Amino acid sequence: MRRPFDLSLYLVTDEDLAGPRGVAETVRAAIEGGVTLVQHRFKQGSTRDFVATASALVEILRPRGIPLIINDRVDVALAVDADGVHVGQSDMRAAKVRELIGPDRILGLSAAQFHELTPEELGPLDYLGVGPVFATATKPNAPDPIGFEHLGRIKAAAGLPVVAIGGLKPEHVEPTLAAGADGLAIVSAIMAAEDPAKAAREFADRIARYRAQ
Ligand code: TZP
Ligand code: MG
Repeated sequence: MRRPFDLSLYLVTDEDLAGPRGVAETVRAAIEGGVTLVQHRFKQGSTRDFVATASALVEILRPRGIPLIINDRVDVALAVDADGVHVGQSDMRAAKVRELIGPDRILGLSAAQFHELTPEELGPLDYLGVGPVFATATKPNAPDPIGFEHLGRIKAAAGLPVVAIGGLKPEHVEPTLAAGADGLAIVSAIMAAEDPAKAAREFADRIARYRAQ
């Protein structure tokens, strides 16, 4: 059975933005604020370090029932028994990832355009990461920003849970959810925050308030 997941407040790690506090401690703080899922994204350094941080995150997240998704690396996900894998448009194809990770793990794909939503690509997926909604310094090679309207059109066409990403701040919670997204994926606004718990709580509270309307 597929492991359960909630895209509402999806934290993507960044070792540079976490700074001397480190990724694991930043994540530990952020989940106190209400993060519902964590994607571990590792941009530089050795595979051994990637596995070590991923393993530390499993220990923090699993007892709390918060899934850990590994960016791109199926081998790392399997090595630490992570809950899933997230791939981009130039990574291994979703169908191949699904073969490798089996039916129970969560599989996500980044998409920004309609041509990326073919039945073949969508079939093996559990969710889509859609964006960047806004321009962002966090991913310099990201596609052009798509805005809320296009986000809504992608969500309607995809027929899958969608998490929006790219330049999102707490004041974007309402328009993001109003566009149809199931959650917000955040890097800098939480990873680089002086107080990651407080930053996450601001998003989580706004999401809860929007949904209670
Ligand atoms: N994919 C598309 S935009 C992005 C990724 C990983 C980075 C988003 O970072 P931030 O700091 O939340 O704008
Ligand atoms: Mg990738």
